[in-house]
Amino acid sequence: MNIQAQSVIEQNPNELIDLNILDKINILYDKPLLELVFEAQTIHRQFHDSSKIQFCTLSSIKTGACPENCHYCPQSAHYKTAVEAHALLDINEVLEQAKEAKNNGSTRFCMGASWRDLPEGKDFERIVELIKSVKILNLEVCCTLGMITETQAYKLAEAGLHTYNHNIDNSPEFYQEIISTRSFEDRIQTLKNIQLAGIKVCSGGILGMGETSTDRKRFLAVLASLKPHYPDSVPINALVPIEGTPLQDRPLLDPFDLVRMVAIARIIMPKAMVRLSAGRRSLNDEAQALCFLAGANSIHTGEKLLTTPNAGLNHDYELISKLGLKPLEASL
Ligand code: SAM
Ligand code: DTB
Ligand code: SF4
Repeated sequence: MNIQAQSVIEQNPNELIDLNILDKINILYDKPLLELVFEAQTIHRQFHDSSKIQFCTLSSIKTGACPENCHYCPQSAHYKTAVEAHALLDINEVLEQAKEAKNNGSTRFCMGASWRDLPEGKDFERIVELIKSVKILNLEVCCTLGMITETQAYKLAEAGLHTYNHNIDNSPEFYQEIISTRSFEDRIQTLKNIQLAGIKVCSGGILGMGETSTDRKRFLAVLASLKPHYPDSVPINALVPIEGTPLQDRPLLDPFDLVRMVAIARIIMPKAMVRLSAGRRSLNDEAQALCFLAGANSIHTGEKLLTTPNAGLNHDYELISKLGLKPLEASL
């Protein structure tokens, strides 16, 4: 983005928001919850097989010591948390994890790294090798490695990367209260680079960080207004408050607020996979079922998310079979 375009967005975040979409979200947000869930499920059935849930497994291939100061994150070097840092993992170790994920029913394997931006050189070459090797296993390969340039995006696409995850996290206005080491525009620029290279975009955010309902509406409005089209996948995370981070004392998100946001995301981005991401461990089965009814059709499975404990595979199998749902087969 040139400097002129960047300053237009800084002065006027509405540049990122289609006001017709925001109007629609405002109306949806005020609907009675069950009416909203019904509308979301009706749309869900037009675009997706409502009996299927995609399993997606995360791997933290490079952990901790991150220079960014994201107030929610256990991996930031700015805070003292229980996370044990490690450098980029060896290819064989990651491949073992990917094989296990596949055996456990995952169709997508997402590799996450605690980088501000993707480095050049040896680490970049290893990422390219990792993408190629995981792809051979017939898994959808996803990465979340921080900011990437257009040239890097093309190289990752060439290696066979299916999806890149890069969250906008919240509204443009609230974002600045949560992270100061990079700007909202930086995030948008990386999303553009990903799209230009023909990689599918996965972008969502975190709820329960102290944002207002206006922030929540504007967060969804930015996602749904992304050009040339909204993200292929939208992770909705509930904050996992981490000891040592500035958000450690935030109260847990009200599950009904999560259901409302999932339902609106489903209605305004009907084709997207809506992923019930972090925070599922503190939801009971009934709240998760409501999220599925509201149109969530993907979860992270496995014992861990990136660094924090996850719901657990046995429990997930039990839950989806109780609900009469099935894991989505690979679409490759
Ligand atoms: N460093 C890369 C980046 O920030 O894009 C990739 C890894 S980062 C950990 C991936 C995402 O995890 C963040 O964008 C954030 O949405 C989510 N996340 C991190 N800590 C979280 C927490 N405590 N609760 C919920 N979501 C969290
Ligand atoms: C996303 O939006 N949520 C996932 C995935 N994308 C990479 C990560 C959640 C991380 C939660 C905190 C942790 O386990 O470190
Ligand atoms: Fe670093 Fe990503 Fe954590 Fe921010 S969210 S501190 S960029 S690992």
